[in-house]
Amino acid sequence: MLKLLVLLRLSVIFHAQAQTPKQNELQDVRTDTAGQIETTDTGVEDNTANSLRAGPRGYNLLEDTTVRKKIFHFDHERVPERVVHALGHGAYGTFESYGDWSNLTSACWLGAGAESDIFTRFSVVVASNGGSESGRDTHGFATKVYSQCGNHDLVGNHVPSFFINDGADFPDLVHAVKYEADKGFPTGGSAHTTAYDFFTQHTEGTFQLMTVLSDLGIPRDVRHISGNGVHTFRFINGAGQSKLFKWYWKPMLGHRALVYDEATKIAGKNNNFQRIDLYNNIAAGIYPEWEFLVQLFPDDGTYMWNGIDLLDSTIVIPFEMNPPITLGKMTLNKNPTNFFAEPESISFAPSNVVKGISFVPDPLLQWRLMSYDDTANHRHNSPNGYLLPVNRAIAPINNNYRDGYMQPLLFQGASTSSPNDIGGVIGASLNNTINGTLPYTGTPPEVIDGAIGRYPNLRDSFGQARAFWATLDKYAQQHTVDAYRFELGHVSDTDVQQRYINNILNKVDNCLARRVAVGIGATLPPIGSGPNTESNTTTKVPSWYPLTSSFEPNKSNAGLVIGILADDVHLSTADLAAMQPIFSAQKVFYEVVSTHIGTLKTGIYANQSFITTSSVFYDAVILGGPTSSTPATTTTTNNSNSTNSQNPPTPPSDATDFIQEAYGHGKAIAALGTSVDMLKALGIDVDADKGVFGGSAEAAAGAVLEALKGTVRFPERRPVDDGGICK
Ligand code: HDD
Repeated sequence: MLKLLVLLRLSVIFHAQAQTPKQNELQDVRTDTAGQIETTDTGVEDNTANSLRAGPRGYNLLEDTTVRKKIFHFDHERVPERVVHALGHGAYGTFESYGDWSNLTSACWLGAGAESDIFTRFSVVVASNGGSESGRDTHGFATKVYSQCGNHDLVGNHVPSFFINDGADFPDLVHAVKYEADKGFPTGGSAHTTAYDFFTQHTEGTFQLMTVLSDLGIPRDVRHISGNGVHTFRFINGAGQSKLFKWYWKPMLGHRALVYDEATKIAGKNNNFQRIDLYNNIAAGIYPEWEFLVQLFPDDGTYMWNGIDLLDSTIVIPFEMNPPITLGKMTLNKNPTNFFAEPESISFAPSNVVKGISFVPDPLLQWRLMSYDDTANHRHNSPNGYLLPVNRAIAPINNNYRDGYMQPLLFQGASTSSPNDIGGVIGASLNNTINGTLPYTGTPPEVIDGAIGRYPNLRDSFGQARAFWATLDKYAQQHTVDAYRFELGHVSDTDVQQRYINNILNKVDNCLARRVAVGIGATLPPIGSGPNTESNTTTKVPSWYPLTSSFEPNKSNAGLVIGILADDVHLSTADLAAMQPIFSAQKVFYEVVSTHIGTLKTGIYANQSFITTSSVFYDAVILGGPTSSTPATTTTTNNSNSTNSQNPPTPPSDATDFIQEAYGHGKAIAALGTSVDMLKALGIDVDADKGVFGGSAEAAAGAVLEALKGTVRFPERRPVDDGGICK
């Protein structure tokens, strides 16, 4: 798929990159060895490709330090992968503050006219490096803001809640969802016994698990996901006033989900689909953007809002109850130079905050404040990882952190302590307060008088899961039922299966529990033994959340990819030329797919074949219409047994599979001219309401793009349960 870039017919304007403070700094360490003569690590010119030997067929010599060092270096190339979120990628960009938010916070990156460099890393939680990005999972969304007043890390996920609400449970959660300790499988997914044993014990994660098992758990790519800070944080302004807030990244492109069958096929056929999508879009100058939203709450010492606990990360504050305000916008516009040095080596920590933002006593957050620096020390095998180019703040760093593995700086002077009177770093003033309170620790100063103890976790286990379930329409509910069936169907311990159905799902919704149970051969909880929730929405895809039923249509098709099926006598150059400007206007890519790669008899170049690609890589499919050289009764070319016979004609088998798969995945499909007959032969009738279009090239391309912007999928093509099992 990497050749996508080269082969795309979209005319792209490559934007000149503005040089920003962080990019200027990075420029100093970027190293270009192109065209340079090879040397050893000590700068001595030498050939490292041919080892030193005693004769052309003799033993290698110990004194070949050149090759020895090359191999020794290679032996040490791998660093430990992240214990979670190992599989990830990212890009640089900018954050622009929409206004002067000094009424809320003294954080400089939210000041009037502030623009900051950022790096965002996207990840999946469970899969190890080398796994698939498209499998069902929570996606990480971590942003480092290199602001003038220091680094601020926003370390969130793509769904708004979390599985647990006490950091003490985090190692157990991760052990449970990773592979089973005795077996070493499965890797990269939670569909197994230890995970569901954990989920039955920790009922507080029911809502979070349901969001991941809904279509939200299988986003098309990272450009169409949101970011969620999950916890409550504290804003403090220059006058020492404070407010609590929760933060969100809202994708300007809207949300787009895969369907599960598609997600699993993408995972198998191209496990890097998501990073390639981001890379290609940025390289083509199609920069994804997210707005930065916050919900605000009074800082009145209760950490409650309208009866909802602001310290419990397993629940959310619905946007309908507390509409967020928009503070700024992030744009990703620069791919990394080196994968290891940038997305792999970056380390985030929720504890990295600037003055004007601080923490609350959420027991999940509190442990996160410890854990990330610790794991960074482990991963970099040194406490000096903060000096790596991708991690280093652009704000001045002056302190007495000294020595340690790989400390690269030459500190001058004798002093290494603070305070000192011998010319070392000047201790920052303790009186650096606003209205008598320290901006960092928050205001009003908290008086903590709780009794020391190990307290049970706060729990509201089922209410928000039930409310979320009700926001899903019948198709989204069916997908979620199927996801529970898939997950629980892979749980080998039937007692665990039954416990999850009885003790969790049946407390969310009786019908949900029964539908899942019947699919996996478990005992159905009796009718009426749990609550019954009606779907309260007609949305066709998961709505913008948390928990709002107002469907936010996708605003843009930028970066989506259309597959155009063609052969020697289907798809004329005129039709292709008519569609190109329509695609370009919406920054949509397309690829021409045929039985083989190469120039077709029409002169059109097919850049993909049915072997090199698959329908799952396209957001919509267009079937080329007959050209003037198409024989009247010919079905299509390159398939000798499909000519001169049928009426209506059928496409060759590869194309048939391609179209039927796309149809089954609910994608918009169009056929040009009389190629609609080929669709008909497959039992697919033109029906705009069901996303099947015919007509001229212009009309078909326009209709497909319109469909992609609106409903995105046409799920009604597949039957859903009628809920008969619940009556
Ligand atoms: Fe975490 C990585 C997000 C709870 C401990 N976490 C990590 C990353 C993201 C999150 C996005 C990847 C950062 C990157 O790209 O390098 N984690 C979350 C969110 C949580 C959460 C949104 C709950 C609201 N995490 C959480 C807890 C703990 C950790 C409760 C431990 C007590 N997380 C880690 C970690 C990781 C990590 C072990 C692994 C690699 C790293 O930190 O740098 O420290």
